[in-house]
Amino acid sequence: LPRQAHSVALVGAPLSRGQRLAGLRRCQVYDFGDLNFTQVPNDELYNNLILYPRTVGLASQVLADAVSRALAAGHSCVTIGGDHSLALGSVSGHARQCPHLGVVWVDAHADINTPLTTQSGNLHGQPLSFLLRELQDKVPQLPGFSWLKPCLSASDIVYIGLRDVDPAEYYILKNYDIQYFSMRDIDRLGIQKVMERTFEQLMGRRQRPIHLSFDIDAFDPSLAPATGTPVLGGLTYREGMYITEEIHNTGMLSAVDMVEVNPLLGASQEEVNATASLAIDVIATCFGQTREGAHTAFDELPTPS
Ligand code: B3U
Ligand code: MN
Ligand code: MN
Repeated sequence: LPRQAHSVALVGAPLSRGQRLAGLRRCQVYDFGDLNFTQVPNDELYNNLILYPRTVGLASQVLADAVSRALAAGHSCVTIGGDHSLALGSVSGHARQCPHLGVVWVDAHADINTPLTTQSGNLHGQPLSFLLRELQDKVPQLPGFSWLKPCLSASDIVYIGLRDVDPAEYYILKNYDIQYFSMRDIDRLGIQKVMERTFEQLMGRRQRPIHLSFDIDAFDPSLAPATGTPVLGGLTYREGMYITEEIHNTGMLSAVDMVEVNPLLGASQEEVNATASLAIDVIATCFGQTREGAHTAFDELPTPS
């Protein structure tokens, strides 16, 4: 089981075919290399609607292997996206090593449309429907997805930051009893209670590895403008940092996705840089950066001689 992370593997996952805008790439981090995703030729629409099923399916399969390998080597694994369809791969690869993981999904969106309820046809709005065991009788087999086995139960997921949920998604959250904290819930309870209840849900009975899937559009668009589907009324910087500080403090963080940072969508270089720095702060805080300073840097104060 993961304790405090002593080493972190960075996997660059420049997947952009789970949504329809060009340019989703990893944000600027020194990593150990990007995976080589290929566009599958003749990747026709599924059901006349769903874009790039084979390309997204294959990329996710490659990512699942990489994440699984990184974890098996004893690292915590950070996947730098890329769009949120990559969670198909990162969560699957994580579950291969840690079958009892819990997922914290920080996002404006629920990303749990099925291929039969999606209105956009974008796979980044659907990954959780493929991963959830309870939904499998509602999810058709997509070309490119035959490798994928559902590895999560409804009680293994907690959402934070929701504020743009489609009708079918709302039906799923309610009917399958999935725990979520919308922006309204954060307004009501405060972020501290939200985090307490999140860990009570995921770790109330026993400690388990945590998968944090962080969509940058969870933040308010004023902080994270360079993303594909910004929604007003998102997380403040302080709420975002509190979430990741608390996740770090559990000592159980095992894998992180940072997704939907899209440098092509900033109105200026400043907007792109602000969004990228925010993503870096999220990741750094997950692994111990604090707002209170580094307590361990000094053993004693220098004495004048
Ligand atoms: N729920 C919509 C919108 C959306 C989901 N995820 C993002 N946008 N980034 C959909 O496309 O399924
Ligand atoms: Mn998302
Ligand atoms: Mn989103």
